[in-house]
Amino acid sequence: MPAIVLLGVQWGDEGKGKVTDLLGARVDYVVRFSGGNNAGHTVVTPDGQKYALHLMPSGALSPNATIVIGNGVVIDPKVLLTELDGLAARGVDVSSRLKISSDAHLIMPHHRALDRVVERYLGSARIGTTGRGIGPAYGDKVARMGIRVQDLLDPGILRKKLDMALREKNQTLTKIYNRKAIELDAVVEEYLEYAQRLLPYIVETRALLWGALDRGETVFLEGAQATMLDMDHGTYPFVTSSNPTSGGACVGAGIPPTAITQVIGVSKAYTTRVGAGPFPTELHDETGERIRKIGGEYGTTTGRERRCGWFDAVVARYAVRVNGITDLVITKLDVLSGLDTVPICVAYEVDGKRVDEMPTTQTEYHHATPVYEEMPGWWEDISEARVDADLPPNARAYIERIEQLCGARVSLVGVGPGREENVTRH
Ligand code: 2SA
Ligand code: GDP
Ligand code: MG
Repeated sequence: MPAIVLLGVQWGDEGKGKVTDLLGARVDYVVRFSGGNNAGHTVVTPDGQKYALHLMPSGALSPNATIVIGNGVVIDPKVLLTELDGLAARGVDVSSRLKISSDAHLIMPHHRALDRVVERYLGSARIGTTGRGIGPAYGDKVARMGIRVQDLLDPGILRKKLDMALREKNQTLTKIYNRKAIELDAVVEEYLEYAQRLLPYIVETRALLWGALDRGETVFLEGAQATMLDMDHGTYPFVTSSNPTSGGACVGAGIPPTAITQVIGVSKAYTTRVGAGPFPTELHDETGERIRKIGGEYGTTTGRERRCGWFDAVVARYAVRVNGITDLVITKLDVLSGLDTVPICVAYEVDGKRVDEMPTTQTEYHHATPVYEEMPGWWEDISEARVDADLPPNARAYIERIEQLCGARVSLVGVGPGREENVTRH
């Protein structure tokens, strides 16, 4: 009964959508287990069509995969329905394949409003969120004040829970942040309309997935965001408000750890980060600019410029340990062609001392500077490479060094955005 987890190694946007789409053809279920429409997963199909998915699992483009939005996800119903309609308009009908957990929490208008005003309030200490209401929705979940998908099924309960929530949130919005109050009636009406359309998709997703595992079918758990954005294991407070790591996959889908047979970690051949927070290998020069341009490093959801830097093996090794990664996928190696040397960060220097693991405190991490090993570069266009032998020796050596430093095998190397643009290894 194989359950496979796929997750981000770094600070997100490693190409998880592409890899999920690639493997989606071979699996029976593709499940989102954390995050919400802060995610932006890009899929480029063989006919050159580009899709940016936010809430919809990337298995949407594999016609035989059942796609599941698990209990650990926070759902903005308007966004989900827009995505559903957008896919249908492009000939991708997921209506018979989509299942939504009745226990998933809803993003409400007050969550979106609070996300934005709190960011403004934080000023230079802001997180750089996507402004989609993710943090406030998870905050209410943890505070046991959340509104769930199943509440859409009972107008009385929906109204009662929202009334309770708005009494408190409207105080905060009007008194502290000087914003307009949110009207109960209007929101109830709006969400009951969404309920009409979402009704056919709402199920107990755990039982669905257990049944699949019992029948020996393959369940693929698609991570959003990444290890260093994990609320517990990432660069807190510059993180997202969920657990995008492999432990979070079990919680957010209701699947036991013993069902998981493979954990695939996706990493770029360099590093990007969008939003605020420490990033030791960040480049503030024209090389960073060049990577952003060639790699197209702009947010899939917000369009924000992504910060770019070198590959950080301390981060990758940490992610291998935290998640139990069995296979690494290194994407975007093609973007690094044309450089004389390609540095890899193998350790940090913190206050004059070398450290080989993530430092103990946030302050230390803010002070960490990279210790680099210089790898010789390559100039060839590698986008046509499909097996290891097609890669220039220096590109191969770069991947092999990453493998050694991280302690996990690299099974696949991305050499372009298309589904087939990969080097298969091992
Ligand atoms: P939030 O909105 O509360 O989850 O923001 C908290 C931090 O998490 C980061 N975050 C992301 N980082 C990379 N990619 C994400 N998805 C989009 C993409 C981002 C975009 O695919 O490009 O379009 O801007 C994502 N979602 C959340 C966020 O930047 C904050 O640092
Ligand atoms: P995700 O959030 O991890 O799914 O990643 P995003 O979709 O936000 O960002 C990854 C970007 O890189 C997308 O534009 C992909 O089409 C693109 N991409 C993925 N793999 C490769 C690759 O191997 N080479 C190149 N050049 N682009 C890639
Ligand atoms: Mg993304």
